[in-house]
Amino acid sequence: MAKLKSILLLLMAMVVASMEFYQSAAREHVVGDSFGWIVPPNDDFYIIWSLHNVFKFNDALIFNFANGSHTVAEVTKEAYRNCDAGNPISLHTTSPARFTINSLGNHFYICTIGPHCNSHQKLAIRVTPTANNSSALLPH
Ligand SMILES: *[C@@H]1O[C@H](CO)[C@@H](O)[C@H](O)[C@H]1NC(C)=O
Ligand SMILES: *[C@@H]1O[C@H](CO)[C@@H](O)[C@H](O)[C@H]1NC(C)=O
Ligand SMILES: *[C@@H]1O[C@H](CO)[C@@H](O)[C@H](O)[C@H]1NC(C)=O
Ligand SMILES: [Cu+2]
Repeated sequence: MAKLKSILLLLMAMVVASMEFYQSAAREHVVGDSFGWIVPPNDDFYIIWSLHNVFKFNDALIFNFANGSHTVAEVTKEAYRNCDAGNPISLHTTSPARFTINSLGNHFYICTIGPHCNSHQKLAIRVTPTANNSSALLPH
C-alpha cells in the first residue's frame, strides 16, 4: 500500500513537472492561423483570434502574408487606435515576419499598406506573466 502511494505521488510529480515545462516553453503563435495576415473577412477577426491565444513572455508572433501586399508594424496604442503608420516601433516588410515578445503588457500591430488597418488588419495582444513573473506588474 505504501508502495502504491509512492508510485502515485511520483506520477503526480511527473505530471506537474511536465505541465510546468509546457507552460514555460516559449510558443509560436501564427497570427490568423491558416488565414494569415490579411484584410480580414470581418471586423473582429483578429480580436477573436487574440482571445483564443494566451501570450507569454518570450513567445513569438508569426505573421504570414504575400510580400508586397502587406507589412507588419509594431506601434503604440494611440497609433493602433488611429491606424497611424507614421512612426512605428518596428516594421517588417517581408513574410514570414517574426516578433519575439520581449516585454509584458500590451502590444499593438498594424498593416501599413493603404487602408488595410482601417479595414481592421490590426492586432492587439496582452502578454501575461509567466510563473516566474507572477509578481510582475502589468503596465496599464
Ligand atoms: C524561473 O526562473 C528560474 C531562474 O531564474 C529558472 O531556473 C526556472 O526554470 C524558471 N521557471 C520557469 C517556470 O520559467
Ligand atoms: C518574402 O521575401 C523574403 C526576402 O526576399 C523571402 O525570403 C521570403 O521567402 C518571401 N516570402 C514570401 C511569402 O514570398
Ligand atoms: C520576467 O519578466 C522580465 C521582464 O519584465 C524578464 O526580464 C524576465 O526574463 C521574465 N522571466 C521569465 C521567466 O519569463
Ligand atoms: Cu495589409
